[in-house]
Amino acid sequence: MADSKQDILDMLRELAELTMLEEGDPQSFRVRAYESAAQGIESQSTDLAKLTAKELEKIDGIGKSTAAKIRQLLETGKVDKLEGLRQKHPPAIVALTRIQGLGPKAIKRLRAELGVQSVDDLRRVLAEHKLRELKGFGPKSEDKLAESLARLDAQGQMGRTPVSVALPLAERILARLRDVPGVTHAAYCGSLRRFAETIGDVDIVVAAAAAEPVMASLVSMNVVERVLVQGAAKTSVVTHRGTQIDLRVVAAHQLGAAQLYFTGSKGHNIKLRMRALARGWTLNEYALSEIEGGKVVASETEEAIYSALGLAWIAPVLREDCGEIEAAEKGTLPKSVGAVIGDFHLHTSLSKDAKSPMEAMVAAAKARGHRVFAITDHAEGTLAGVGRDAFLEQRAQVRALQAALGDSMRLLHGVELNIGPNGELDYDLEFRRGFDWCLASVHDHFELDRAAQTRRIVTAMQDPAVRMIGHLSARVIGGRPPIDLDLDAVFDAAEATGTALEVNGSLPRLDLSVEVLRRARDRKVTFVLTSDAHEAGELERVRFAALNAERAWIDPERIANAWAPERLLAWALDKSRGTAVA
Ligand code: DGT
Ligand code: CA
Ligand code: CA
Ligand code: ZN
Repeated sequence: MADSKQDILDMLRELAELTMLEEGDPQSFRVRAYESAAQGIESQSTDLAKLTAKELEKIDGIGKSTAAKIRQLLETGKVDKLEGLRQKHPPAIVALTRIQGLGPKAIKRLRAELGVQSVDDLRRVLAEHKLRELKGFGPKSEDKLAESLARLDAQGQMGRTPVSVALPLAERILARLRDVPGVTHAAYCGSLRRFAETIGDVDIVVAAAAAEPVMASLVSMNVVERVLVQGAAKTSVVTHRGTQIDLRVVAAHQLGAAQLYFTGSKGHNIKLRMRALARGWTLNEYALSEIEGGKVVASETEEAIYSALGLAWIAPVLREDCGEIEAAEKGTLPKSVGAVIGDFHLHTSLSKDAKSPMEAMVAAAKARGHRVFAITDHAEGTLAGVGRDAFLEQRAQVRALQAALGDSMRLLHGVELNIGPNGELDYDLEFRRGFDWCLASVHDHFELDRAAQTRRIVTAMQDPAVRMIGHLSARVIGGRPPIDLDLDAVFDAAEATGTALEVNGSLPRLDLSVEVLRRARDRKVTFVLTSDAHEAGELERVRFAALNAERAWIDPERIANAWAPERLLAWALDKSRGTAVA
């Protein structure tokens, strides 16, 4: 049921994306129609597979022709319109949309006028300076595109899939594979299980009585564009968005060895194999076994294998060959974050870019077991933000909800302020101080130089009302690069002012990044894990923030919402820190 909804959403989003390329216009009537249809579908909670075309048309945003496409998808698994668009705009073309500064209109012209059909073609016409000859383009546009390309190359992200795309894709594939008769376990491994930011390919390991039906199930899925390998031990496919999926099916008694092997990292595996060898054993994807005679020492669970090797189980996010094996041996692995009992960055439908009303957000927070919950809609400096009156009205609503909630959860009336190019913030200090909780973040002027970016962040930190900086780098993984910052100066200011740094769990952002978290690890900075949810279902994203913190070996002692409830609440309500507080 959830699956057909997801399939429909995928179809509508792909239709919107390909239509954009088709028409060379992101704002065309048709593109917007598909987008609003997706919005209509998203709000549905009934089983969409049961609805007739007529019933589908009653959903907001769904017209006759969209309803027909949905029925065709549900009945045949294929949609003629989409198949046609895919023919005309293959994955190599879609890949061009990942290049910053290259919109659908330009892509259309590059194809028509210069025959550009791939990123490599684009590289070639840039090198040959052919672009500047086109009307409306010039040497400047060539430089800009060359820069975007170089940045993608440097990040090694061309051809890699952002985790925000790979994770939901993997979850959906797993849900289907678990329904195949004979399957007892299905899990993703590889860099995705280690929670890397970008994923080369998605590695899936399944335990099942027989491999063939599992392989066949993957090959038959809607998301699959072509099959690279279909064998008894391994099947590899590529999705329409260009992500490779590797599937291995093993017997249940080999599951632990397979998961361990295919989770990697390669460096981690090599060290484990060396430990095995030193004991006269060999470790491969099937088992840990004796070299002489081949007797199996352990294979069914990862725990059993680590334990036989004299190690505590090592969380996948730590398996990067950066001292984790030595730490597991000595019993000094970093503690896991544990329960996250609060959220300090999330939006209600008061923000123009968010969906769920406050009541729904609060109910979902309660269900998660949150003890402190700061509602932080956008201030007016952001396009999606609202003015003073709306916030004052919301404050009354928060107080009323609090009265009804009693002591089970503490609601904070907060705000996400926008940091202007010179560090200026919304409203005035008195109004900002009227909030229980202020975070401040960058939403524009990404191009300022290092000195200016650092200055604006530090200025915002010095504001007596600001308690936390949101998504410090403002990056989008596989999209917008991080703003240029003097991180040491930022950490100095965070220490001096007592301003917390957010670990944003939104998958496209994951900001602070692991790299920056590692650099901040030994500073006296307080971190806060947040969901930055724009709808109730997204509150779960604090879990991703926790994974990122764990990946960076952050001590949970440094994470405010991993503390005991009383300590967290006292800290959250402590507004004493001003410019001079050390
Ligand atoms: P990716 O896909 O580039 O994001 O990174 P991984 O880590 O998922 O790498 P991948 O997909 O090539 O392989 C998955 C895991 O399987 C890898 O982390 C370790 C293991 N593995 C695969 N091939 C080899 C190999 O030739 N040697 C060793 N030692 N391990 C391998
Ligand atoms: Ca992989
Ligand atoms: Ca792989
Ligand atoms: Zn936000």
